[in-house]
Amino acid sequence: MPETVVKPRTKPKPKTERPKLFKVILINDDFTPREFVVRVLKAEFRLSEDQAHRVMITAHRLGVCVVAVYTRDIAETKATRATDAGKAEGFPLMFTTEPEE
Ligand code: TYC
Repeated sequence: MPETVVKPRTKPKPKTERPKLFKVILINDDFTPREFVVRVLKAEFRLSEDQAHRVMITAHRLGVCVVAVYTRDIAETKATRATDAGKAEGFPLMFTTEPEE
């Protein structure tokens, strides 16, 4: 008997979907020392001195700056830890997260 070959009718669904990404955003304030912001950016986000300084100065001038992009859990954890690092020293340093378009 001849074999019947059944073709799939629809495109197979990709097995791995790309996770949605979230931006971590640094907010400017009037009180946190610049060097402290740079130190937190280096420690929590593994930025170089140069990258950290650019991100800090951009937030200082424009009000906000995107620090980095991660999956939701990692973005939220890092934003919380970085905000807490400021709080621990009595600074109002603030990081938030938002979904990427
Ligand atoms: N504006 C602060 C100052 O003049 C420095 C600063 C920069 C604070 C960026 C927060 O997200 C920030 N000391």
